Amino acid sequence: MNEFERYTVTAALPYANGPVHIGHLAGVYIPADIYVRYLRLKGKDVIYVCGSDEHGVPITIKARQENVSPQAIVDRYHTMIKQSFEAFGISFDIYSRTTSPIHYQTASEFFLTLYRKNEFIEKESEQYYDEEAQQFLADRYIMGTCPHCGNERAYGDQCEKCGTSLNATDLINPRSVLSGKPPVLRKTSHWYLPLDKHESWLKQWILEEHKEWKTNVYGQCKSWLDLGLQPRAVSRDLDWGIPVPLENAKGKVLYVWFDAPIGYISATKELTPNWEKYWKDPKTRIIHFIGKDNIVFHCIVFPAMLKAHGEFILPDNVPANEFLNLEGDKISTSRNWAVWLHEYLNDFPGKEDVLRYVLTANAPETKDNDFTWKDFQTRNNSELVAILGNFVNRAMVLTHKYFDGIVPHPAQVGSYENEIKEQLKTLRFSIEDNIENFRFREALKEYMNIARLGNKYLADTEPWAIIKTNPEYVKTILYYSLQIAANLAIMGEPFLPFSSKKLANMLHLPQSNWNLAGDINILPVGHQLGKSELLFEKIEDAAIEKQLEKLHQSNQSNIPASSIVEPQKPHVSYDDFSKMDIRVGTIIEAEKVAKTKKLLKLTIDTGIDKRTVVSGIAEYFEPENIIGRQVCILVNLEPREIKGIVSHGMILMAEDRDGRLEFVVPSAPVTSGSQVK
Ligand code: B3M
Ligand code: ZN
Repeated sequence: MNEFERYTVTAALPYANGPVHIGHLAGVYIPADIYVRYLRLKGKDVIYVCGSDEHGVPITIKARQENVSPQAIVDRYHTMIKQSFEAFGISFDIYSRTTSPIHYQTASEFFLTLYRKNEFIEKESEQYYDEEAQQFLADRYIMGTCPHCGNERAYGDQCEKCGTSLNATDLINPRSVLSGKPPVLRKTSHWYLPLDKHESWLKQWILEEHKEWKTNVYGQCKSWLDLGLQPRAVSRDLDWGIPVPLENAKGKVLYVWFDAPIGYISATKELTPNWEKYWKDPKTRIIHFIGKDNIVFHCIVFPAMLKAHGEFILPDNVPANEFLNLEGDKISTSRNWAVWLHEYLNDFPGKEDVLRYVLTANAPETKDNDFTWKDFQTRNNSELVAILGNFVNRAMVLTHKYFDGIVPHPAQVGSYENEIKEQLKTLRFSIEDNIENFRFREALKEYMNIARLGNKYLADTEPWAIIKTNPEYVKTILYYSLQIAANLAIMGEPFLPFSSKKLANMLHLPQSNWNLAGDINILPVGHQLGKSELLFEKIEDAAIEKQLEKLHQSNQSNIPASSIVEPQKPHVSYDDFSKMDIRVGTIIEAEKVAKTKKLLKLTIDTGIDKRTVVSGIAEYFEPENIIGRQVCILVNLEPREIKGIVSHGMILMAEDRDGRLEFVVPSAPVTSGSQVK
């Protein structure tokens, strides 16, 4: 990494349509912060830029829900998000916003440069339009069924269930989010970035020249590139956004994913008049920290924009993370299934580092990961308190007790001490290597191994047991222990900035500097230590239970009353139950029942016979998608005539809180006719 003269580190701009939660912190802002703090300690020229993403449909939808202006929404959440980041020690050099004048100017100029260079194609197409709301339905204004995975709540730009990026016209059964009605198609004209023209250099650049990118990132890029790139519209028919800076472009704004990444550049401009070297000098290393849902925009679309512009360098790495789940379930704003940072700060004041620690130790670096409150407590009590805090405390307290808090002279250095010296160096290099390669979990583990080393040293040598008989060796032990503590203060700064500072103060350690990391002579003999304080404190069960209760409660309170779990029905006897004959069958034919919205006529192979069943699932399943599926069917339900068709049984469905239906099926295929008991 030494070939670079400076670093531009960006973290994804959060949408200012809500507060930030632990998933944001774990996926993007903490890893980027560790990286940046480390580089600063090494004396590198580095800038860490971020800001609020204040355009796009997520913002206007929120504004509609609350009946306030989009500006009011972004003002509120920009402030809130900024404060949360600051409180957690996320050390941005600038936290800007995409409604700032400098960004409007930068993004407009960027568009114009590409326009003048003929890098766009202008194209008329048919897009969905809501006649009732009199509005085009861009991106999230339209919902429907994902053609890839069948999720009925896919958006016009993306299916959040399977992660596929979509065009609104790909959706099955599209409906307007504004009126709930099916939309009509209308002609409209937009500017497109012809990604297909960029495909060959992108292939060479990513697939050949950046084989070192994380496998999740490389893999996603490869599948995009293998599928072949299509032109992508960079404008929208919306009234919230940066106006397309052309004559005859009334009512058109820049697509949020066109302006947002330019926000990194505008923020840098706002930070320093010397901004150009951070974006144009090939000796600069640009790193984008993002979540996995942003990979295509940062690895393919934005680089194509930068290349088309012509003056900019490309990112050198995009270490995207996977997602963090919470207590076994996807984090969800709408269900209020989240740990919000502003709430954590209220509930656990002074414990910012604890969350930083747990989120790093558990970071979703290579796969989705789970945050649980129990694990949070265990990591605090058995790692931060019992390993790190305990070691530092013992080294400090013993030095105060035996030597008035003065670093003693190490007269008796033996093989154990030499080994410690070697191990410290090895750990330093391992931490460096891990951070430089974006393996922050591993880096943190190695950091904790420094404290483990110290604990083991004290446990093996037992200075408290030999203070009377061998005070000279105790001096050595404490000298070495204090040097380990000093190393913990220095190398802990990227991970645990608050505790590390506290520790440095306790040790009266002047400014941290990574050059000292791994050194065994940081604190000189005769150096006076400060007062000893506890670095971490135990978290009791009650605090954890309170969080779990809060999580489950707020989750419930957010669901409309009508969809809370149905209460249990009165008891039935086993006899009653055994009267029902439920079999596993296979759908062999399916068609819509004419003039109805909800009904499908199914032919089921029940193993007993092939029979007709009418089922009210047409709003959820397309006939052609369910042929061949196994289902459970109540075969001895009295035949019933429905819309002129006799139905011989009933398909078992599970209905969730949102009224969504799914088939009840055996966990693996079984032969038709198998009984369900
Ligand atoms: N605001 C999407 C997101 O928050 C988007 C990132 C922009 S980065 C230029 O996931
Ligand atoms: Zn999908």
